[in-house]
Amino acid sequence: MMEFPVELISYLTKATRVAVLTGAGASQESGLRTFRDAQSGLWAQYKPQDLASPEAFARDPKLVWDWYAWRREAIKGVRPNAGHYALAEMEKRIETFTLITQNVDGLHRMAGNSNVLELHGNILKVRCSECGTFTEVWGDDSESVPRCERCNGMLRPDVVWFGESLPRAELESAVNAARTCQVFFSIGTSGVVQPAAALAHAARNKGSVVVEVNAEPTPLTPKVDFAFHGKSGEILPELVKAVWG
Ligand code: BV8
Ligand code: ZN
Repeated sequence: MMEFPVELISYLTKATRVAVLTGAGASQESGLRTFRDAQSGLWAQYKPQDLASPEAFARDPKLVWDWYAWRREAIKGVRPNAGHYALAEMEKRIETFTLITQNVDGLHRMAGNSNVLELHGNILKVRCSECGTFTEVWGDDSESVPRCERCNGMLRPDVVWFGESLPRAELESAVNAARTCQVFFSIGTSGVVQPAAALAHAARNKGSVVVEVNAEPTPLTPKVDFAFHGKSGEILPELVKAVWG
């Protein structure tokens, strides 16, 4: 049984507004590589940042399409981990609970969270790169990137690439949640990708208690009120148990 500071337990017992930001580390124990983990196999030769961009898609659309198809297949085989379920439990216990995620794997909703803001989109959704029409089905993609039925534009994953703007509604809601929460969690994120990484600072500037749960220290660590370095799938269930029994 992990020990938690009594002040943190007291903050969470009394809290009515909590915001959480998660990154790839929150899905690591589900078997998904984090963004900065070395890619495996065919993809080992590429850096994610060099594939997740409009320039990469313009340069070699099939390579980028195939990378996302490979990641979609990997996600179909994984399930939420104990850390995801602990956050779903927390949402039940806190009056206003906002789960802001950088992850595109859909695992938070699968674990039962409903107030989820997907800042970087969702890899399981596919849209036309020209007219924006969403589609669930597409033709054979072995030779070339499948095309939109309406305008024949190339299909693409509905994720936010580097250099692309985040969805306005989700970002505004995330900033509002960070600014109004009493407790802000930063979980499983290296805290380098902007503007998501700025949310913890927005919370801190408004006087929120900031808690980091991450496998290793990050640039945020010196600025938080409580830092727990370890696996979110181990720490979060223990925290939920310590606060809500
Ligand atoms: C934008 C979707 C501009 C795609 C992703 C300021 C300075 C410098 C650069 C910029 C800046 N402002 C903007 C930029 C550019 C860029 C940026 O931030 N670059 C970084 C690299 C410096 N930002 C952008 O381009 C953003 N757009 O700002 O638009 C603009 C403005 C106006 C008009 C037009 C445009 C868009 C950013 C979104 C990019 N898309 N993903 C896809 O997935 O393919 S980001 C990608 O990185 C993932 O979403 C990922 O989640 C995210 C962040 O990484 P992390 O989640 O933190 O993952 P990471 O591997 O880094 O860390 C995992 C952590 O978990 C580690 O610390 C590890 O220790 C820990 N961990 C591991 N296991 C566990 C664990 N912790 C707990 N338990 C475990 N078991
Ligand atoms: Zn189209």
